[in-house]
Amino acid sequence: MGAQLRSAIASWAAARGGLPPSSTLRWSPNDNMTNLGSESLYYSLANMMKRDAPLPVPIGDTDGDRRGSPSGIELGLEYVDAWGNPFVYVCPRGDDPLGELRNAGGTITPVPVRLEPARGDYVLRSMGPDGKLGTRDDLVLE
Ligand SMILES: [Ca+2]
Ligand SMILES: [Ca+2]
Repeated sequence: MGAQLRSAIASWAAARGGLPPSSTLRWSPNDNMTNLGSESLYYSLANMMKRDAPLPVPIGDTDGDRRGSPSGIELGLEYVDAWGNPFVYVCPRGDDPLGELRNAGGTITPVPVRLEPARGDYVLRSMGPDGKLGTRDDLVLE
């Protein structure tokens, strides 16, 4: 899953001259601030490929905010890992907030500022089997 996401992010970067954004707030300013990175990754790649479910990576909606958009691609869907938890995706975000993550069990964790990468780089990780961010079983995918 990580390799497919990395490859799609590279395609986006080559086509658009920058990384997919860390949040969908530019398209949906009233978002609930939860799962922003993974939702933006899904929405960005789906729009680039002009279809729903653009990659063979599981999709979820742990914060229950999937909704339609003018582009025809749903907002609020997330790429999820093997345990059903949203991936953590962060790129240098300008004024965008980092927000928080809601795992499949309903636990909410703020995305820590220390995860924000240097300009031109991004962070992609799975919270691992325990569904918690920042523990030893996290899988770093970037
Ligand atoms: Ca959300
Ligand atoms: Ca969602």
